[in-house]
Amino acid sequence: MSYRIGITCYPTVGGSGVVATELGKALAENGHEVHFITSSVPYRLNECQANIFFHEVEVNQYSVFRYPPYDIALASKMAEIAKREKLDILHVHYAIPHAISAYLAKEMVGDHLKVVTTLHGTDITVLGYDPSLKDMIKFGIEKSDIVTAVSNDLVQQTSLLLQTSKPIETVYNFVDHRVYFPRDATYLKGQLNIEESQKIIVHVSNFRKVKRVPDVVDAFLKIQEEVDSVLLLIGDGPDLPVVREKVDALGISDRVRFLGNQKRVADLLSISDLKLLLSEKESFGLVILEAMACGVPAIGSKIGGIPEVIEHGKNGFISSLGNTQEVADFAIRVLTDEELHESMSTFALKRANSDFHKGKIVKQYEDIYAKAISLI
Ligand code: GMT
Repeated sequence: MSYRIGITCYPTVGGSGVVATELGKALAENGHEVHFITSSVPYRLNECQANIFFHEVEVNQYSVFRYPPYDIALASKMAEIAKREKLDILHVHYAIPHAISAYLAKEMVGDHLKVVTTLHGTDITVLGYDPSLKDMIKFGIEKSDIVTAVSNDLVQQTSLLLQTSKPIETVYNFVDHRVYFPRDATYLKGQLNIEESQKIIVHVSNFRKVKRVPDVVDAFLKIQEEVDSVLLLIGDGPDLPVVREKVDALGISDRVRFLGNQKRVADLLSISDLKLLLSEKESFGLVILEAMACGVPAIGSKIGGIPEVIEHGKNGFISSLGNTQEVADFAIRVLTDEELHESMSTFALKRANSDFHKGKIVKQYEDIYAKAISLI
């Protein structure tokens, strides 16, 4: 059975947009017709592919508007595309404003159009605390035909915070194993001025406060005192200047490489020995999964969905939030015990290729679409 699916997400760099785009690409490969309805071409939608269409949401800049009405323009575009292309499903990623716009579109088109909303994290764990949005997020969830979230923890947090009894299904993040796999990229060590014998620790994020990148630097300070190592910082965002200052102040600039946003992340992961993600909010941690798929063990904080991705002692370690000494102790252990590192790397790969395999997760979404369509 193939469907006509409209997908809406934030098209810029960010986990929810990445997952939505990769899902759309995979669905198109499976023979479904996929229509991206977004404010610009999604970041990962970089090549022409059969069954994929893009519809840009344009917002009128009329001078009376103090705030351009994006949510309304999106709803209107969703309804237009749904009618013209005879869509079966609108699958929106990130509750606000997408679930509300989809609800409006459904009201305009009719009940045969089904709405699937996927919650990604901060749409609940940050925006769900905002009194001006909380009730609207709850409304969007309750008016969706089916709601999914990217971890069991996010399902629980949503029910607790919004006091909603709407059933929410967990559908984990996935990676494309044709992109994320271990490969020989040792040439990069020369380019990055890293010696063959040095261990490489990597952090990838959007450098927002919730990622606690200064904790990564604090942990690395302790690690490099014991293990000859280098820290790769990949990504860009508001905390980057603070992190640069901290690295300089600690006198470890020669051991830290600031790489900014990168396209060749899988190559950089493949030369890495350990990944750190010490966030204070993280519904899943797609970047951990990307590392796992390249055979890299990870240390993550004991928050959100991270413990559903890192099995403590198997493909990495879980550490209490903010305890950088504990992070450093775990890191030193895995970086100095070759056997342990090898077994964690093997388990990481195995888990990425089973529990979070693209084929498995895409099938879960296809089953959800079938269920949504069968709802009266
Ligand atoms: O992590 C971010 O800041 C980006 C954010 C987003 O909304 O794009 O990522 C969220 O969705 C990802 C995909 O489902 C998850 O893997 C991330 O854990 C989640 N981020 C947070 O919960 C902070």
